[in-house]
Amino acid sequence: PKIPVVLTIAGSDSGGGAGIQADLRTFAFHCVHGTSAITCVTAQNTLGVVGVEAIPPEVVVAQINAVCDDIGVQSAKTGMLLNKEIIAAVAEQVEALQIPNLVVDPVMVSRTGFQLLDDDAVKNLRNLLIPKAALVTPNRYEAQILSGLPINSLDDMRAASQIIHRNTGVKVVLVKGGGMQGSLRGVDIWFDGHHTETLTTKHVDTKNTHGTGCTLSAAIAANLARGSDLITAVKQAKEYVTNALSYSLAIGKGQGPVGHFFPLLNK
Ligand code: PXL
Repeated sequence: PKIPVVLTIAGSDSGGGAGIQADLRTFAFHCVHGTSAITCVTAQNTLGVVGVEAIPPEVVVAQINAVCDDIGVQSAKTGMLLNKEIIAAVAEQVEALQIPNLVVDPVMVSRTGFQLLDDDAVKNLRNLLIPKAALVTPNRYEAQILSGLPINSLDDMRAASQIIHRNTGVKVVLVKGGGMQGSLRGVDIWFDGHHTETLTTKHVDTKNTHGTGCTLSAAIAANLARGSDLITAVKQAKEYVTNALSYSLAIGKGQGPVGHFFPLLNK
């Protein structure tokens, strides 16, 4: 059968919870063929990242070209890009190869507030890559950095989404409320330049949330490759993440990963 193909451009998580590993499991669940360009290798477990090594930008580019020259992709997502050189190289290939339906998860700050990108890398993300995306999916911390606005409420999230839209020219901004407290948990703000939508799902009470951001952007890219329009792709992906959270895996001593293969689990 003809099967949609998706590309993830992201880092490896040795603990298997986030990054490339989460993306490929998410793609498989959505019955799309997953391909990958690895940007960095993290040594990591449920307690955190203990080491990270960048892949040379030309090797990242070679992976993207090898996939696109032969197989071709219907959509792509980016995750952890690590440094300014890799971001610039990825942006250039997206343009040169006219990669469609690009979802940029602007991984800069972990859910716990840990900074993963330096200022020059953030600048390249904002000026070179996000403008080429159909959708950018910042969490509250990343939305603060991209908009320059402190975010403490839904109204702040709405204002930030508008600033990011105007400053980058990206088609749609989705500000994720995952790291927010109280009633704002799990509430996301969508802004497409005309309409704002407030997207909600039920809150799942678990500490095992590792990989939620990666999983969301991967599921959106998979849905786009299958032909969903953008808002439908986002709503379906949110539902998938909520299900995966309710079957999250209690492994390791820290934050376990979400359960990507929940239909196969007997709870
Ligand atoms: O969730 C952000 C993220 C993305 N990709 C990789 C990661 C992390 C967070 O630790 O390790 C590879």
